[in-house]
Amino acid sequence: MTAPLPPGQRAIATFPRFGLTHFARRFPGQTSRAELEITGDVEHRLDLPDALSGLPRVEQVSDFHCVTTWSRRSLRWGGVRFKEFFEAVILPKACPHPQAGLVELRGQDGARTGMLLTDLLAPEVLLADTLDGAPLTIEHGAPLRLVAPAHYGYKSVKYLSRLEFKADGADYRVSAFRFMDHPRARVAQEERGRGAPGWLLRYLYRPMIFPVVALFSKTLAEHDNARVRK
Ligand SMILES: Nc1nc2c(c(=O)[nH]1)N[C@H]1C(S)=C(S)[C@@H](COP(=O)(O)O)O[C@H]1N2
Ligand SMILES: [Mo]
Repeated sequence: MTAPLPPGQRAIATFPRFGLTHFARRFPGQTSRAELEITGDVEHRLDLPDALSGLPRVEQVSDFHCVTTWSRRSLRWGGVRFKEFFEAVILPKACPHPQAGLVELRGQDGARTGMLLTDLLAPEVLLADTLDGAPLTIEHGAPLRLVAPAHYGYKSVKYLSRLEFKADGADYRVSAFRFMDHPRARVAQEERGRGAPGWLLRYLYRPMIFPVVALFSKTLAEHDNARVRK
């Protein structure tokens, strides 16, 4: 038997390209290398040309929950556990300051959000570069994305290019996702956003699903066509 979905979520059969409409026409600058910058409150900034190289790989099947209430069951991601990457690379080489309990995740398209380091260290958080055994496509975050299944989809930043360590202060605000961005966004607690209860936001977000899916698929098709013509 499959476990019930978290509160307010509904399963869908597809896995659409999705996000804030603001990012529908933005695409990664490059998709061939998992380049990652580690910066902020660290002793040493790192510019990693191939972030996952040499690290033990895992595959994981997990459900994906968008804040607008769609859930896609049983996605098979491949990559490296964030915890593994943190202990093998970030901790010894970048040496984050002890008070840096917050990590700002940034994508090549300019999307960004913050996560508590303690949430990132959960065993099911991945730096993923494959989906269903194949390299990530642009649709789902090539070349590298975060996968944090216990948090709403907006924490799972696609085209991941930078991790910036910061002191965990209540004043932290991301510009891009604004009111939508809950500091933790835990799915089980229905932490959909700030300023309004999760159950209320369900009803505000649901009507957005269809138009956003349509927009993101149209802009991807245009992007693919432009690349073919080049
Ligand atoms: N870089 C980037 N990451 C992003 C987004 C985005 O627009 N840009 N959208 C977020 C949202 S709201 C969701 S639900 C998921 C969607 O992932 P998918 O496009 O692979 O389905 O990506 C998240 N990560
Ligand atoms: Mo989302």
